[in-house]
Amino acid sequence: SLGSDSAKAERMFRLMDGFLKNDSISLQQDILRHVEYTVARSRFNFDDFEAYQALAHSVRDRLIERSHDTQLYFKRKDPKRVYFLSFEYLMGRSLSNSVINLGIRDQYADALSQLGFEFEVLAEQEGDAALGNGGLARLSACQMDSMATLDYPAWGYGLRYEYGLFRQVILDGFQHEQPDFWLNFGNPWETERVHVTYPVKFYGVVEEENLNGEKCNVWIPGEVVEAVAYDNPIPGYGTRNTITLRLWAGKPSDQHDMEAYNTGDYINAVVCRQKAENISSVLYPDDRSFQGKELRLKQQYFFVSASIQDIIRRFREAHSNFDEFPEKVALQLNDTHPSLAIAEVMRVLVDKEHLGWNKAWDIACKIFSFTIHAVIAEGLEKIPVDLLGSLLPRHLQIIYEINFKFVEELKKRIGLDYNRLSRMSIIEEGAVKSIRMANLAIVCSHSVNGVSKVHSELLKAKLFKDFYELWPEKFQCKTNGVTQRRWIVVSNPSLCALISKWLGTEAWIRDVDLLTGLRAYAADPDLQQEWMMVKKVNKMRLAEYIEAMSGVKVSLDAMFDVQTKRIHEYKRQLLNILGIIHRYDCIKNMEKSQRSKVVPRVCIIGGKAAPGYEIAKKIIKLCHAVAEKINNDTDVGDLLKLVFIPDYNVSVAELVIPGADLSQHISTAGHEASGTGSMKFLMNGCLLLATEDGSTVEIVEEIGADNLFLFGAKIHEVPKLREEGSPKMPLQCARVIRMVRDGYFGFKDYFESLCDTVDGGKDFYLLGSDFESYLEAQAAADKAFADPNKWTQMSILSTAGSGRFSSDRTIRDYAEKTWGIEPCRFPSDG
Ligand code: OX2
Repeated sequence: SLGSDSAKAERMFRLMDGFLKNDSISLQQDILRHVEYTVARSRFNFDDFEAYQALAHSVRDRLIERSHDTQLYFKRKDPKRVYFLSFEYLMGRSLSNSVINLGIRDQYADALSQLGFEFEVLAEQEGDAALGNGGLARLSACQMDSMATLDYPAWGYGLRYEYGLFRQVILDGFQHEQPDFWLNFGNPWETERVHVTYPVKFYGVVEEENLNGEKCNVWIPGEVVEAVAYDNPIPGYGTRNTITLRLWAGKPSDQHDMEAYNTGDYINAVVCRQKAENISSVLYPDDRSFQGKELRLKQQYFFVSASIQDIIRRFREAHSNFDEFPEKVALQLNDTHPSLAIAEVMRVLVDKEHLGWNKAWDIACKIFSFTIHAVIAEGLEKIPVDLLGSLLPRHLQIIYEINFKFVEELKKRIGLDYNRLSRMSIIEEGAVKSIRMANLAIVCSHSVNGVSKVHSELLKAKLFKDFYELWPEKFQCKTNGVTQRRWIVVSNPSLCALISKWLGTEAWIRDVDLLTGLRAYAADPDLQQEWMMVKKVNKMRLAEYIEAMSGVKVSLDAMFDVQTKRIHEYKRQLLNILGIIHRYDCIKNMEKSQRSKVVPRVCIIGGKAAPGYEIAKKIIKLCHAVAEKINNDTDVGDLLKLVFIPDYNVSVAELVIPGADLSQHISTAGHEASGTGSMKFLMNGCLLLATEDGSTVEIVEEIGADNLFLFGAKIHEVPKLREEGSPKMPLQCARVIRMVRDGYFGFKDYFESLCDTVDGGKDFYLLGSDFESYLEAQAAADKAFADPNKWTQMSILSTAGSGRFSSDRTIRDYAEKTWGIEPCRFPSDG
């Protein structure tokens, strides 16, 4: 106990120095102790991987200490907490990020070198935690870092998939998926909390019972699975605060299918028990389509139920009256995936706590906020009613009840406009009757957020127009951001040092707005020189990686032009490849004497295609086929190279982004909700070639249209262009498509359907109509690159303008405007 005298307790917190010391000798001793007793190798004989494991465990000790202190402090202060519910997190590696945020990177590097190891070499031993697909999942990871750094009393909740996102292997230019069994060699960062477990129920029936003269619903489940907590510490930078990402794993429950044991089929019963573990076994690798699969729905409820039980347990430790719940709890829904939480909270408050429907609903409406990442209606999640009814019968009743009351209320507001009523209903009638999860989330949440200005406007004008007209105050914008700790400090140490040197402070790492201070020196030849050197070093690293991966040697004098992100038709990697073919064709047809004027390029493409997404897989194959041709053409040499980087993930991104000169964010306008890759490139002084879509529009506001290369149709022009169709196909585009169709790159038949998407009469993503302006933007980039000083100035201005795109800004905005929470900082200096 900390005693009742709060001043005394405060003093105790200050005095309570960590047990673990961070001087070089202590660190060495800790590492060796973990070699001997945790990894169980002789401290006189261990390899790099074992050294990494021991190192990770010694860092983990420090994280645990801080996370205990933080939780104890939160408990004592009892602030309002935010619970961030996300189905996906792309954390990547933890080692470098942790020691940097703990402020002991140099001490560790020193300790290791005394032991004969190099920090960077050991850091390379770590695999990625890839519990997510793409932008949405990495955003969650960046936001956790910001919540910790800004001292917010926050928890992250998610699922501990045993198989993260598949590993992409390229064979003969085709993508193959291999399982990512990332836990094979253990995960030193997590702590299994064997005592933090909750039963999660499925199936069964609902019966009405009489409780003290009141009717109440009792759900009698048919299956019970146990959820076990695995805690992952998230250290803040420049603070002692270390928050927790709690991930749930499925374990068989003692209550699981007792019937089977009673019938004497022991072996079968044991085998069935193992099914429980399947719930959290695999991440669905599709980032934008829903399939209405039972396992997926089970995952969603499993995650939601365990999290809500945990949140309520914590609330109850300090409070007995649910009236206080909204003062202490904010629940953030990261997209619709966790929105069953609404029905679950209602079930608990109504069926278990017996609060009565109206009171329960009032509470639910105060605690939930919702962020949507989708742009088009087809991308929204719908759960078949039959499926939900069989898996979660009580929740289906509750959702019906929510909908009934909502529609009744709506009728009073808008009258009997049946079209509108049916559009807004949570239940979709139709061939497959289903639940519109987004509608459920909007109806209950007090705040509905888009992820960029344009996206938020699109939500109001199109996707959720009806809801916007009903509740304009709910609709808000929280433009995404990324963390400069991961994307500059960890991944680009030389740039980090350079920025600190010129700004005369490291304060920008916590206070990112200070980056604008670089603007004053953008034209300074000394800074420009140093800036170029940093870029060169990063390009060298990347070039070595490319050679090791693909055998292709690339020239450091060439412009490194990168497009790395999930493969999607709307992201238009195909436009990029067609542009490359055009460039190749031009070089081939040029007089030899003219070739010296060509600005050399290394085109780099990387990203995964969802396993069932045929067209995306063809784009990957086309990239390889074109690369094969170009890279082996001696006419072209260093003027043009094309490489595909396989298995793009967070750690590969950390290598690629700092080494890029130019990066492409070329989605068809109106299709990218935000885009966050662009922000990482921007921070690293990479120039953007982009369409006016998603957050690019705000990037332009910040750095000016003349500091990047914009092209293409604008959002409002897209519908008209689509109507006009392919007559707009320019000759140059038709020519490169013809080359592909004619088998210039082989695989003629295989590429046919891919070519059809462009010149087959529809060209839905407008590659044809944007082609000319794309080439113009590319030409402008070439021209700028030919003037290194100008280019470098633009590069400095890009970094200088990137502060607005820090997740620190996003999170502060959420905390102040949506969650109503305040920092709760452990009283120490970091
Ligand atoms: C992605 C969006 O496509 C991307 O534009 C955005 O930057 C990111 O989320 C983070 O907000 N699943 N992933 C996304 O949307 C959905 C749906």
